[in-house]
Amino acid sequence: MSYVQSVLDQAIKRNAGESEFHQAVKEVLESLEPVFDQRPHYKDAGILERIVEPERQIMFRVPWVDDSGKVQINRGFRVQFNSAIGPYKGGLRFHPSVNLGIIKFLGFEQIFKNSLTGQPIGGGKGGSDFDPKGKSDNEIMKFCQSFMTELYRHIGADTDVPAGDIGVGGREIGYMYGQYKRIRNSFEGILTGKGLTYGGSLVRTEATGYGLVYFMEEALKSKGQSFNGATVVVSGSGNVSIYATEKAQQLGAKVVAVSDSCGYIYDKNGIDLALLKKMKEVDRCRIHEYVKQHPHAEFHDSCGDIWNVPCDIALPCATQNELDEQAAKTLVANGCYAVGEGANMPSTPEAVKVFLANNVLFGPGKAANAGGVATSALEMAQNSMRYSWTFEEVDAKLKDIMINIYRNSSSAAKEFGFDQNNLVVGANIAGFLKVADAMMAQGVV
Ligand code: NDP
Ligand code: 2IT
Repeated sequence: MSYVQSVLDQAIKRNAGESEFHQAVKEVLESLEPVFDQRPHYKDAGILERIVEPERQIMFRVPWVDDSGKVQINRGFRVQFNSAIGPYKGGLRFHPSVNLGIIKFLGFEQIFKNSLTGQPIGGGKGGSDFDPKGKSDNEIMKFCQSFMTELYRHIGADTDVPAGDIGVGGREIGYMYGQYKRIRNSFEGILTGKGLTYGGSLVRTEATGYGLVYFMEEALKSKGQSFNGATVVVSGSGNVSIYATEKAQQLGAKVVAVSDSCGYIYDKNGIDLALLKKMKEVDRCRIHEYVKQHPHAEFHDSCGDIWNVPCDIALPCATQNELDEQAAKTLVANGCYAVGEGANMPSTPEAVKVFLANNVLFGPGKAANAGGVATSALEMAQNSMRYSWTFEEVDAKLKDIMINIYRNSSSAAKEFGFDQNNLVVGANIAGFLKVADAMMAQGVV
């Protein structure tokens, strides 16, 4: 059995039942086989055994009182995975499906993603099984305050800097920031995705979606293709989907379908983005409301069937394992030639195999969606300088970062003997090398 396989087996045994974490670790470790052949000193230093074990895992009770006066208890998490190249950095997810295994998969992915950005940020992730759906604004605030009343002692501008993820956007970041400031009596850059009036960065809201499209546009260029004139399907209708849709439209694509967990909308004329933003950012309503304004559009009540809509480019931007082998085969059969992951691990391993086997240009999440965290790091830089860049300045930096991630991933694949279009192994290897070298330099810690 290979060294890599034995570390993988051990990690699976040691973290029983955490299927998403196993999936994420397996995908990265399998890509690294040729690295260990060429660089055996990493093995001697136990880099792989250390990298799969979080530096620290924090779980805590989050008590709060709902609008009817009833006491509610949720579970909070923060996994501080790896700080070899910078303070822990990664989002907070509020969703009823959240458990330790999901936070660990996300935190593990974040190590390599953050490394790929070229910025000094380590990997971490957190969240809660709190379900924001149907909660009043007051309940959201109460929950966020209680969550931060424990989290504050574990984070810091040079220690760990959380941000948003599913269920956590500008509103939640604001409530958590206010509570941190109140407890610590200190105005510091301890969260990113902050509002523009209190230390946020321009472009952070748009960054993940824009970055995804910048990454894919650069990748498409290598094949003589582009978003211009392409038909695009984007799953989800949250932060990442909305701004991926916006940038794809700006580049001349027609986005014909978006979704939420209740179903998907097909609009043959192209999605009305202003309406989508109002529905999801202001009214916080369900996607089926779209057809009230646009009766020609169709609502289908199964979100997974969005991949049946024929398209040139698919951008899964909702959640993990939302695109399986069958969906991948359908996309390929319908002529889809590029898939860019805005979400974290949205394609199952079987789906990824289908894409690679059929020459579909595939941008894996840890590379393609790194624009969000990259812009978070730009927010940290601006906070440290007590200065802010213009929209155009941040956007230009984001675009450069995404182009570099594409190029570095593609050349790492080539350097280690894979096809230069295999961005899965390329991103894993390129992300890993910097972290491994930093760990080597810092001794056994
Ligand atoms: P949002 O909460 O803004 O939106 C999430 C969207 O995905 C919603 O439309 C939601 O539908 C849908 N969704 C969530 N869970 C499920 C599910 N189990 N089944 C079907 N649909 C689901 O989150 P984001 O847009 O921020 O995040 C989307 C993805 O992008 C996640 O994988 C996240 O980890 C990843 N990501 C986010 C970054 C960021 O900066 N925000 C950065 C990099 C990656 P509904 O409203 O019905 O739940
Ligand atoms: O998955 C991710 O990269 C994020 N949710 C963004 C993390 C961040 O710190 O901006």
